[in-house]
Amino acid sequence: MTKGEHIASDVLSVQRPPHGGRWRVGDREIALDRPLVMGILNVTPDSFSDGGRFFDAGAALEQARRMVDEGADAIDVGGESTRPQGARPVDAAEERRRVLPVVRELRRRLPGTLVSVDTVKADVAAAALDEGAHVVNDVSGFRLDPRMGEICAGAGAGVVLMHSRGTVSEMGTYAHASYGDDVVGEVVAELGDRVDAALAAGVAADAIVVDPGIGFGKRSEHSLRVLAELSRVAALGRPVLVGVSRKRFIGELTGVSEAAERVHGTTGANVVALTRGARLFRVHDVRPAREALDVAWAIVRDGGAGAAAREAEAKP
Ligand code: HH2
Repeated sequence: MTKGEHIASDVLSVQRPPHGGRWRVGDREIALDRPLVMGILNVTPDSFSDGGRFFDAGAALEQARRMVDEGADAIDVGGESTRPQGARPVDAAEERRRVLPVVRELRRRLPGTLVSVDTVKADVAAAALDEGAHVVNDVSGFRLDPRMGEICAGAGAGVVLMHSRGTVSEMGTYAHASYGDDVVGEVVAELGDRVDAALAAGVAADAIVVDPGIGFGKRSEHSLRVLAELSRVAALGRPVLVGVSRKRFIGELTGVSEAAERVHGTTGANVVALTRGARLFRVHDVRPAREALDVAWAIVRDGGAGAAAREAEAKP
């Protein structure tokens, strides 16, 4: 395969994904015919880049509205940090107390917005789904709470299964960041197991989105390999979400130590991920992500149309 053909086939796989460009969330079908931007809302005192800023429910709702105005399709509400330095696990009661009022108010005030809850606990997921959340984003991919699958299946929730290793306190560290020659192969195999576990619990295949877990149990070199070969994650046949926003590998590459200042590096990583098949993007800074991904998508889409036309012409 020549370099030109390789690029064309990458573009074509972006154009014609095996999941048909749709994500089932309850009784809705979310069209992934353009990049979906998920704004991060950390209702925590200790998240790595915005801890404490939106701990108060009023400030959280204001931030959510700002992100929707800037083009967010979904808001991901989290009440427990996985930060690399000293994530403090919280119990389910405290996490519910942080997250539920925000989910409730988001559903009331922003009825057109998809609401996701970022939790590894089935109790918290169940309560958030009762309040009207549409999606459960589990950074353990249903590893840490065996009841997660049945709760999500029962509610017909959309599900994000992220790759990670170890406990909540360990997963943001390098405690389990040891891989053989093929880090991407290991991540894909472990993520595939999580998809199988969700299916076995009764979650519908078309409700599942997969996420390779950038920076989770991965040193910078591992995250870069995973992003470079993201099409192998997409080959699992489910839409791919990436969460690169402000992460440590961007700080290491750019020398920008302040996490909130890593927006340009984040944009670079998101755009490359789009060309490798990612369709959903979890970000702190919505406006730059929305604009960059929309422009990049227009180029990829038109490039894909050209490549498809050439392919059709080349066939006898
Ligand atoms: N990253 C974080 C948290 N949740 N969920 C998914 N699906 N993918 C991710 O990459 C991901 C995630 C960590 O980022 P953040 O929420 O900003 O920090 P903290 O865990 O400190 O709250």
